[in-house]
Amino acid sequence: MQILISQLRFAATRFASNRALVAALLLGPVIGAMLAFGTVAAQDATNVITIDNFTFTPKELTVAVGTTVKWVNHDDIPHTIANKDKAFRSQALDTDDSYSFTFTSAGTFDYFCGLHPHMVGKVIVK
Ligand SMILES: [Cu+2]
Repeated sequence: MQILISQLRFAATRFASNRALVAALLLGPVIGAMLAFGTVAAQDATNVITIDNFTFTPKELTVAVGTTVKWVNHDDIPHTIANKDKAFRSQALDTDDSYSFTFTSAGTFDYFCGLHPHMVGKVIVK
C-alpha cells in the first residue's frame, strides 16, 4: 500500500511538472512575441516623421546612432526628403508612400522637400 501511494505521488508530481513544462513551452513564444511586438511598436511610434499639409512632424527628431527613421507622406501631393549635405535623398513620395533611412553616424541632419524647399526638418543623431 505504501508503495502504491508513493507511486501515485510520483505520477502526480510528474504530471504536474509536465503541465508546467507544457505551459512554459506554450507561453514562452507568446510572451516573447508580445515583448518583441511591443518593442517594435514603440520604436515605430517614436521614429516616424509624418508629412501633412506641407509640414514635417515632428519638425525636429533626436534619435540614437543606428536608428531607422521613416517618413510617411499623408498629403495628397508628392513630396521628397533630401538631406542638405546629400547623405540621403528619397524619390517622390505619393500619398501614403514612405521613405526610410538608417542613421549610422552621429550629427545633425537638416533636410527639406526637393519639390517645396520651404518645407524643412531636422534629425539629430546622438
Ligand atoms: Cu514637398
